[in-house]
Amino acid sequence: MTDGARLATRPGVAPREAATHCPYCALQCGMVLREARGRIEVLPREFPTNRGGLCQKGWTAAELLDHPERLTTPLLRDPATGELRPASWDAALDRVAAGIRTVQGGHGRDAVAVFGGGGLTNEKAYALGKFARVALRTRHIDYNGRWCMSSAAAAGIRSLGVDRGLPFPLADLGRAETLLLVGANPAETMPPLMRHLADQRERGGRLIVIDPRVTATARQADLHLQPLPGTDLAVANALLHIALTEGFIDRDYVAARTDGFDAVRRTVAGCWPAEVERLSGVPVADLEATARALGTAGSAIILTARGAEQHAKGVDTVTAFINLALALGLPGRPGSGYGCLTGQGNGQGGREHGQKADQLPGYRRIDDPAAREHVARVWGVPADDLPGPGVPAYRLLDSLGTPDGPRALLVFGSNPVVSAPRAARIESRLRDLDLLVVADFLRSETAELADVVLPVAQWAEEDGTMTNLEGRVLRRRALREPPPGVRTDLAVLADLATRLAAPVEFPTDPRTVFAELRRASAGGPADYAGVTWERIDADTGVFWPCPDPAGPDSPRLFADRFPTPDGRARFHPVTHRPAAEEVSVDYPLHLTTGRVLAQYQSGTQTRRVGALRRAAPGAFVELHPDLAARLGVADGDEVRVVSRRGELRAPARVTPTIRPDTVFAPFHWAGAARANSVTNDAVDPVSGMPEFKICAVRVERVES
Ligand SMILES: Nc1nc2c(c(=O)[nH]1)N[C@H]1C(S)=C(S)[C@@H](COP(=O)(O)OP(=O)(O)OC[C@H]3O[C@@H](n4cnc5c(=O)[nH]c(N)nc54)[C@H](O)[C@@H]3O)O[C@H]1N2
Ligand SMILES: Nc1nc2c(c(=O)[nH]1)N[C@H]1C(S)=C(S)[C@@H](COP(=O)(O)OP(=O)(O)OC[C@H]3O[C@@H](n4cnc5c(=O)[nH]c(N)nc54)[C@H](O)[C@@H]3O)O[C@H]1N2
Ligand code: SF4
Ligand SMILES: [Mo]
Repeated sequence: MTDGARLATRPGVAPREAATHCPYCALQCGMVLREARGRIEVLPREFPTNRGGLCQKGWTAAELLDHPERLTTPLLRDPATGELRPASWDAALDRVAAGIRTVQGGHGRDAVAVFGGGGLTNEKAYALGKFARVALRTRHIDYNGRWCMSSAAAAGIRSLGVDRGLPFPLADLGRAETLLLVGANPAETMPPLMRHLADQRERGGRLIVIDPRVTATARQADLHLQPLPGTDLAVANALLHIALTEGFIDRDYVAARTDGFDAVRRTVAGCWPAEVERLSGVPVADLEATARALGTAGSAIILTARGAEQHAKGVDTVTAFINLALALGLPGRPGSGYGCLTGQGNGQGGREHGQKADQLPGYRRIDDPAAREHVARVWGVPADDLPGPGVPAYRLLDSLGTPDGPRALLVFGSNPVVSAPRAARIESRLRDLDLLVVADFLRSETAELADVVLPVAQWAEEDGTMTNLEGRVLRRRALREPPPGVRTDLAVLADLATRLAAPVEFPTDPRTVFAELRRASAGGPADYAGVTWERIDADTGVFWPCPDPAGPDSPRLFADRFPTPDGRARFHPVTHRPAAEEVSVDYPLHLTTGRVLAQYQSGTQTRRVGALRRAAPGAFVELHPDLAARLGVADGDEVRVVSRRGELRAPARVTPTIRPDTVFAPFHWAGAARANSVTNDAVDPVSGMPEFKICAVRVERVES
């Protein structure tokens, strides 16, 4: 028996312990929570992803459970004063149900929308998708994973037939002779992952990082390519160009396992490294060294993350790296492959079970008649009653309150006032709604705008499953009951479904929900039919697809075939194009955005933890010393970063680690320091991913 089962909750016994996982990112580090004399201690737990390590966010995660700002009663906006005021659950839920009925009665079912999150457990993500389609019967549901994984997901499906972040266990990184990280900064975003990179180095492996900044990750690399943001696609094509001219193509693999190479070969033949050097700033010698390190290695892994993906050409950029990986024969070869580093705790599972506008559980398509039949049968409703596909997150949020858009929105697990691109515009859309409902355990900036706030349980107060960045399904185990006055997301959905006279029941017990999810996913691309809580407990999780409880799971994909109709992977020719917004005389600099170690996402949670606030107290703008000198800005001076959409204000951090033509700001803060006041809302035409990683700005010193 493993730790997991042995330490499962023992209510009533002191001290209480639960073997669980961190509430934050997709690494889902193993941890033990121990409660004694009213204090909760976090202890790291050996697990294959974190191998006993935790980052500062994990260490301090339990602090929010008893936080003074925790919500323990529903809040209703008082029409007289405009303030949010404590209310009973009955009053709050009645208000939500009445609001939904009024809006749908006046404007149709699609006038109510749902916005979910990649932090929700599989059970909650599944219940939320079902709630939208069955209780609200709206086509409008999407989620914050659209901001996160959608470009890699779309490219993976198009080229490899499936979207599973890593198609191999994380530990494979340690065995790759060459590892290429493109737009990923795991030293800050998944610190314990660096243990696998240390392994790789000890075995003599080479690490190459592509990032416009000299990040903590780049500092550990053998080679760092520092391109202009938004030029990764060109860089990938140049790498393939060099691989072709230097004879690194795995011709047998390409012939046996793929289609479409010729068109890609013709396209990259014109991607001259010298031209790509002019475009990206990456020296030809570095492009050659990278191509050689990949092409001559016995095993090689290419990983992308948000730096490469959060662009209006994110899907094509990921496709260019998949083309490269396929041409070198990597996917399916031991210790080799292409993967994407999923971000949110359940970023992977969150997109498999029906929160995405076009998807039903099991990663089925909502426009596929057979999928509709199957899922409708499990749900106990006629397939014809299921709505069709909705629209991607940005389009959805940007349509709120407009004549053609939804007039009511229910938010579960996201804070778009801080995290959406061009956030001031989205904020005003939210203000235009007839009804905004936010389920959260803290008063996020989005909750502050709500008509109704519903206080929900936190991670340590409910059971469930999460699917981590490897496609490994894990158990989140409750340490204790939610505090009085707080309900779980599942209970809230069930209460609302009852009030809305939904045609079927919404179970509130996560284990029951998971059993239903298994049936709904059976036969789909993300098949969980063979995953049981017992099986997860008995080992270190279960990798999907796993169709049979008695059969094997799937830690590694693509060994013999790709999950495409004919079993072959597909090359797609892709060409570089400029960013959606180019620099100009008025906006001469590039802004890129990202993360710092001690803050998480929109900061609702981590800005409230003392140690994290001390470690990362506020936003900043990274400027190269040459640029700072030109602008007359000294380190610590307050600067304004202005784009065509708005501005952010924060102190300058003058550092040689960034390109002189680019500035960087983290997006974790609200108010004047909100990076998304500035970002561009251009989206990728295939995935709907916004261009968070590049827009044109000017920087000015704020005179004090
Ligand atoms: N501390 C912390 N950890 C987190 C999170 C968090 O908020 N805080 N969030 C989690 C989530 S949801 C996610 S999605 C992951 C994200 O994990 P990462 O993708 O590692 O994080 P980012 O900082 O968004 O972007 C990574 C790097 O991309 C670089 N970059 C910017 N523009 C470009 C470009 O055009 N090309 C290239 N090649 N690189 C570029 C940035 O300089 C940055 O260093 O982190 C997860 N872990
Ligand atoms: N400029 C810029 N913007 C970005 C990015 C970037 O790199 N640059 N990255 C984007 C990416 S990758 C992501 S993932 C998004 C994330 O941005 P958001 O979607 O805003 O994510 P979070 O801040 O994690 O918001 C989660 C909210 O839900 C609450 N919550 C947590 N767990 C639960 C739960 O189980 N139930 C309920 N009901 N609530 C819960 C939290 O308290 C918090 O308020 O930001 C995107 N925005
Ligand atoms: S790396 Fe991610 S999962 Fe691990 S402790 Fe930090 S935030 Fe939590
Ligand atoms: Mo993310």
